[in-house]
Amino acid sequence: MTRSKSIVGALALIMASLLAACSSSGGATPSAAAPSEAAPTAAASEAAPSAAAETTYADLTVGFIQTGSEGGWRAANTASFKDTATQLGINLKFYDAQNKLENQLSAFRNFIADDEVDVIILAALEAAGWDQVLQEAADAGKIVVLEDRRIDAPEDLYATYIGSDFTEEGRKAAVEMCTLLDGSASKNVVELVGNVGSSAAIDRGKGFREKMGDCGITITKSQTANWDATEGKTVMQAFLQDSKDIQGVFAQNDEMGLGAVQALKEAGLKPATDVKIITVDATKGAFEAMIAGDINTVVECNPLLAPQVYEAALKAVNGETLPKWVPSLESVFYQKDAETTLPDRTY
Ligand code: GYE
Repeated sequence: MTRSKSIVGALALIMASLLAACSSSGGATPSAAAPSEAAPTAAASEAAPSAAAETTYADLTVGFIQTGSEGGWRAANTASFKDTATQLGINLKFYDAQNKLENQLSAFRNFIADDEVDVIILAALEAAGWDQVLQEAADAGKIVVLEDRRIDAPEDLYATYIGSDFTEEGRKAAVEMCTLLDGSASKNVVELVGNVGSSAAIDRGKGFREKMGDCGITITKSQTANWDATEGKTVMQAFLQDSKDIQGVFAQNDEMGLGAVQALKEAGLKPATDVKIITVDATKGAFEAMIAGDINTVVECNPLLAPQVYEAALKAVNGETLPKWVPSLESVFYQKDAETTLPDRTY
């Protein structure tokens, strides 16, 4: 429980009695003590404490459950939470689940049992499997805020979700691939997918498939490479061994796309020319690859979510009702803008 609540409570009580004293004595601020016009009732003295007990960032203890440390986007997301907690004076208990769902579930239960923790913030590895522990958190009066990835659980089991519209990112990627493949006789695209079961992977794939029909794109191969550059290279090599009749690569994140670039070069193909490449995230590595002419287009996914998430956590602790989803604002970047844009990128 927040450290200074007992102090604040005590202070409020003193204030209440002072107020009562004031009013009864016709003190300076009767209006302030309007309710105390009448003899101070139990309710009045009780009311006073809650108003004064507004929780501040310095009172807040957060239990943060991260997916792991897979790549540039995740590193930026983690830094956003650690740095912003320091700036705001939030007591942050950070847990890196090393990309294991069972680690996330046990950390979640540990934070439920931790009296100091006011809010649990979760970046869920997978969309399914959270109903039970969320119900346990609700029963324990713990507030839960989701960041980065949505989950398939009843909305009343969490305060709010702050993260990207992954389906829209997938749609954007398909629209851009149509532009890149305009005039191409065949439009065979292979997909490098994020970790199986994650909302980012599920929704980006869904969004791409929603729009690919607009220009007759066919996904000929689709396989997870777990957001990883090395796995992205290996999976792309396997795709190329099977068939070189590939006109585009939809990589669900920058790292897997950079792996595909290596595989294409080693297969004697020119990435972004012989085979068009679109990635998602927009980390510095993707901009450098666009400047080098190895990637065509990048769909942005914003990792710098901490200020919004902590603000929502504080509002929830102070009893405010929040919208169930706060989508991030994101852009699309092209080779032609990469050189001028890169200096302004912070991740
Ligand atoms: O695209 C990828 C990371 O959940 C949006 O996870 C995030 C994704 C991001 O590993 O790079």
